[in-house]
Amino acid sequence: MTRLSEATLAGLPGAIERPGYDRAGVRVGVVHLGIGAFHRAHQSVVFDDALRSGDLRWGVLGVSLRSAGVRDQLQPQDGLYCVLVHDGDGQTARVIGAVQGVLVAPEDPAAVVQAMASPEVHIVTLTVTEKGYRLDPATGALIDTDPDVAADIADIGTPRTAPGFLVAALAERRRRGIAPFTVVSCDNLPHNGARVRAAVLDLAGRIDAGLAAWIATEAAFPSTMVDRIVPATTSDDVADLAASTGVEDQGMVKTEPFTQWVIEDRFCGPRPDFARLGVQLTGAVAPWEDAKLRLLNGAHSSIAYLGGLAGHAFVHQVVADPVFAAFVERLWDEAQTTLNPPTGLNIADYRRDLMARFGNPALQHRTRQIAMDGSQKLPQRLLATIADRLAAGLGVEALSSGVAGWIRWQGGVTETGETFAVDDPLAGDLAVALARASSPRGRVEAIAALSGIVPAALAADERFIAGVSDILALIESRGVRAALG
Ligand code: NAI
Ligand code: CS2
Repeated sequence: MTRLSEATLAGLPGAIERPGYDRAGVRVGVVHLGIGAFHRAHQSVVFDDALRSGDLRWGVLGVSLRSAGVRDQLQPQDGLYCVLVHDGDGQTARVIGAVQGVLVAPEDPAAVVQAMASPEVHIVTLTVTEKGYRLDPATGALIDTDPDVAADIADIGTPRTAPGFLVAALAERRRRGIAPFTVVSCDNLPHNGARVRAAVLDLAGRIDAGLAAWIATEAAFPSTMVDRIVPATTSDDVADLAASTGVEDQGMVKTEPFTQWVIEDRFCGPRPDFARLGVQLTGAVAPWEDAKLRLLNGAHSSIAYLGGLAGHAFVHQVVADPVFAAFVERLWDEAQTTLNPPTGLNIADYRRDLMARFGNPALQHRTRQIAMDGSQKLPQRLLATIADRLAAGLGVEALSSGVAGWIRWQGGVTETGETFAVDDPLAGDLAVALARASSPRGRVEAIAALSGIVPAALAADERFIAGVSDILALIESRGVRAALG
């Protein structure tokens, strides 16, 4: 079995698309923090398209802020990897050449800062997960009690966090007299550009007020809406690709045909011809963000908890059950009333397409993967929607079911008896809070009392507490499917 690399690229089966440009001429114009599966299936595909168009400024240097896994997957492959698109019964494969290398920040943080300070780097993109910005999910403030944030404040020369690397690199660019880069967050957070800007300015302000002022004036942090369903790659995926191509690709990613990137048109330096590459530049990202986060992601999280509790391992299995599919439609009926759909987005069509995307069995999207980090996800996916519905005097039964499912999920056991560890940065706090509760309402009140997840106004709203409590009681007594039926 040969390993994918520059040397074996030519021998790939003809059906697999290759980069189609001279990689030796590519320059690194983008540094990406958090080189995970989504970046490789989404942003790097766009930068690869830019390189294919002849604009060789847009090579990507990947950075992992935590572990060496992706570096070890891609380095032997000269940065090459396949994007495998599952479309119904068929699939297409494309080798992406945009990634020029991967650095592992903890091994050499200075090398990352130096790379980000290169005058040829004009854009820094990020997918570090919702928790990677070290922001309080409810207030959006920098969590200065976070040990890594405290360490960055004490010694920004050896950064640890995503905001820390951004501040350190911008400081180095300022010292060298180089214009800042544009910071493009590609995480599922509302106003993600404004959030990462606030984190950077807060951190910089604690270190050097002049630097903070320079960043505030000269740098750009456009918000984005990003969408492509990219399940975590499994060893079976790698084996299946190897069996069908004769080539081993440890860095491959699998995804769906659908992809969308909406970026606020706010850059402080050069950028690819995004419009030509199918990326939407706009003055108003929020309507796109709200629709995506509240319809796709709100349903995704509810499916993950409620479907996962019912024993379904995959998203497509959940929506194949008419009871759950009908529940998702009810959730969308509630959520869509809180939206201000942007021109060009037909909500009825969008909902139909979402249900089809969720139903794609080839993706094998694990409910367990979506269930992770619920404390970081629910504020924008369900809680904000509930708050808006209640403010309008409207019901929130379906939305509350998703919250009730998340609370039940903290028990670490499905209705089929499968036990699991709750994957959430606040799992410990949640478990402690729930251990003291002895009733469904007590459990809801305990979670609502935790700062950083449920906004105070919602936590004080009897309609929210009673609504979630009633559904949680039904789930606990009759099971998820009966409670939703
Ligand atoms: P992944 O697990 O493949 O990669 C996650 C990346 O985030 C890794 O590089 C990891 O080291 C880094 N990371 C995790 N916690 C961190 C922290 N505290 N500080 C710094 N870096 C941290 O996950 P994937 O699929 O790439 O998703 C990453 C993010 O992309 C998601 O959290 C979401 O915000 C966004 N996204 C994902 C989509 C998907 O379908 N996978 C689709 C749309 C957005
Ligand atoms: C998912 C998202 O894991 C999750 O939380 O809901 O990663 C989802 O796949 C993407 O937002 C789709 O664009």
